[in-house]
Amino acid sequence: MESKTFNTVCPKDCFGSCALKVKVENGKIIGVYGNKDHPVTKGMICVKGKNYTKMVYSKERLLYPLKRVGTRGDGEFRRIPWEEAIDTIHTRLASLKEEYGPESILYYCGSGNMGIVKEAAYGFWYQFGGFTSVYGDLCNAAGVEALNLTYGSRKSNALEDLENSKLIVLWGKNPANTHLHMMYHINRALKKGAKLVTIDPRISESSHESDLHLRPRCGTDGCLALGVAKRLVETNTIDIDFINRNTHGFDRFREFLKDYPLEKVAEITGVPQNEIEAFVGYIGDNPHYALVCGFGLQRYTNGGQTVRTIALLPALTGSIGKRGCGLYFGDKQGPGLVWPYLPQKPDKIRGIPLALLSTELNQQTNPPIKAMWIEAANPVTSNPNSSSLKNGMNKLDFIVVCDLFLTDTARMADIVLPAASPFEYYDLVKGYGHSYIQLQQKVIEPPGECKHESEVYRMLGRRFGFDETYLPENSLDVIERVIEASNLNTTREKLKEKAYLHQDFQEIAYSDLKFDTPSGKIEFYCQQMRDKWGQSPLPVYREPAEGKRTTPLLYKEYPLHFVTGHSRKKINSQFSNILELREDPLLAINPTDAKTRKIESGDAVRVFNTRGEVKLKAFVTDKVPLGFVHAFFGSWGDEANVNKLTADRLTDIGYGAAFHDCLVEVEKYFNNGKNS
Ligand SMILES: Nc1nc2c(c(=O)[nH]1)N[C@H]1C(S)=C(S)[C@@H](COP(=O)(O)OP(=O)(O)OC[C@H]3O[C@@H](n4cnc5c(=O)[nH]c(N)nc54)[C@H](O)[C@@H]3O)O[C@H]1N2
Ligand SMILES: Nc1nc2c(c(=O)[nH]1)N[C@H]1C(S)=C(S)[C@@H](COP(=O)(O)OP(=O)(O)OC[C@H]3O[C@@H](n4cnc5c(=O)[nH]c(N)nc54)[C@H](O)[C@@H]3O)O[C@H]1N2
Ligand SMILES: [Mo]
Repeated sequence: MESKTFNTVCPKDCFGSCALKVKVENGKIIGVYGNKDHPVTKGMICVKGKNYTKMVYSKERLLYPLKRVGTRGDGEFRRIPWEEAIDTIHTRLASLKEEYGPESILYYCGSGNMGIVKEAAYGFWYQFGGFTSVYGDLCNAAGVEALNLTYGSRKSNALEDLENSKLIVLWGKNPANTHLHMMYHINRALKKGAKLVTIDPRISESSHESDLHLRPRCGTDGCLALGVAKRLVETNTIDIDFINRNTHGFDRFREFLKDYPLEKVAEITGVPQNEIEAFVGYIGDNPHYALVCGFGLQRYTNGGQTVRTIALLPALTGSIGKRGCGLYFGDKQGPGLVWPYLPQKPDKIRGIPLALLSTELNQQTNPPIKAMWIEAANPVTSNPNSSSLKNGMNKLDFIVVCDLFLTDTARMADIVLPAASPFEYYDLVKGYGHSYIQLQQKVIEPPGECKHESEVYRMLGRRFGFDETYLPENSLDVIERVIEASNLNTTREKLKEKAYLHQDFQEIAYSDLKFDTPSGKIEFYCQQMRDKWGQSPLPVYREPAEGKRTTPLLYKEYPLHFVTGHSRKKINSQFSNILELREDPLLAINPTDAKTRKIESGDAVRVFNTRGEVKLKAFVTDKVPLGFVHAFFGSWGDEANVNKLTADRLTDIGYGAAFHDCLVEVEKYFNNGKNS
């Protein structure tokens, strides 16, 4: 029996980027384990990683190209040979390009995996002569832009350094679900006596050990942070020397804080004054503390300013550039990876914001979008305003989806192409939870007729007569070229044994106190906020677009704020179809809200607003506050697709998606379809 163990990496869109060991016998994966040698991930893997083989060998995996035979969305397909699939795509794309121009085709690659080789797509699309592309993201674009403008970059101390912290603040982040390596170090810090302050409307999976838990009204964290800043300044809990040396615009900021007295902040946020004072007290006791800012709180229309305001707090007490300190949002240090197979970029590339995909497809600008090519994405489940998005997709002439499974998005396709899993091709992965670059190895052959996208583009490119130099076959040679082009001081052979860390990596972020902003300092006053985004240079608090203060009439009809977060058992919409990881689509609702609606735990409930309705199962719990309901997003199937309720709206900066600006009503659901 031939048996071999490979080092590889989980390339999912996650903070983890876990180093894996994969045992293969006779061409079949028999075990996926954590790699203990990795300095950050240390052999830990999540419940999905442990069930990877169930995904790779799932009976539901797509193995052949499919062609739609029924009505779009019905899920009726017939198997076709690859040649027919390529011929059909070639004919349709060529004729649409001829009639409407190349921008009539929208190319969208989502975040199914984080590797660099997906860039192979551009070798095709550039030679195609143009396309419509998407910009911004569904994820953390508002926060990323806020940090880039405020600090000039996005860096955090090594995760291990959390253990040097005496105080850890978890602000809108749920690492017990979403970042297990961070949670590991937080737990160890707590055992050593560190204090934990959580700021989250929910009692989350990460907040149980909190010494203090502030539960603001959704989307009001910017205001809360201004209240905290004001009290820190008033009580002189600031490091004026650090501020003078390393920040820009503090005097204007101090003046501006006058607008945020504690009474007003408490009223807006719903956090009692004494709790805000208690938080300020914790910072007073430990002015050098670790502030972890999650992504949850920036999925609002005011999300960018919110992250900017929170990010300014550590600057007030000089809690930057030292051990046990700093701001954790995501770590993006060292060089980016470079894809070296790009032909000349065509002029005809039009961009639309991804967060507004549904609006864009429905509005149909000029030239109209006629076709979509979707790979490594599941927009019907993961993008906002899903019913409207499907409506827009139904207006298209032609949709190609390349995926491992017949997702709700793939069901909308005219041609479905079976993709290779991350164990079936080579890649190079740089994540955002740590700065190591890791090799993803091909450890098995793709099953059935599955192909990595690079192979699909080669076949299609050949059919179009394109230059194959820019359509390389997936191989270790390609990885070697990426290593060279990206100036990494390693080789593919070394990467098989050891992850790569760039020599300039700062274990203590900003220990050089260099900030790549126009002023060279941390910017309390940020002119770029105005110049780039038309926003106030000072972090003014604005109410979210949907809420009791902004839309009181809507609030009267839909009085519950709906937040849809990330589940431990899924990675976005992935793994939802794996039996071992399946979970009921639960709606967490406060006991008082449940009682007034005569809802009990286990009841089927209809959750609805003007955009749509879903059917979930009630979970009555005081883990969620009054006027707030919560469900994890990513379930498959129309009934439980919570993004039917979310709006497609942009965040204030960065072109992010404001999923959480969302009001709903809930009622008990009866089997006969009538409601109470
Ligand atoms: N297991 C697992 N891990 C994942 C993912 C996954 O789907 N599953 N997804 C990966 C990806 S793509 C991402 S982007 C990250 C997301 O990682 P996180 O940012 O940790 O996750 P979220 O669930 O989006 O939000 C975190 C918290 O924000 C809170 N929140 C919501 N609104 C507010 C608010 O107004 N104020 C405050 N203070 N808190 C609020 C939510 O209640 C939630 O507990 O996780 C990554 N890791
Ligand atoms: N309501 C709500 N919605 C959200 C969020 C939220 O907090 N609330 N969070 C948002 C966030 S943070 C994110 S990042 C997005 C993610 O949204 P998407 O980018 O759409 O990611 P996924 O839903 O994981 O879908 C990825 C698809 O790619 C497929 N796939 C995986 N690897 C490959 C590959 O190598 N090739 C191909 N062809 N396919 C592959 C998977 O099977 C899966 O169907 O969702 C967003 N949606
Ligand atoms: Mo994300």
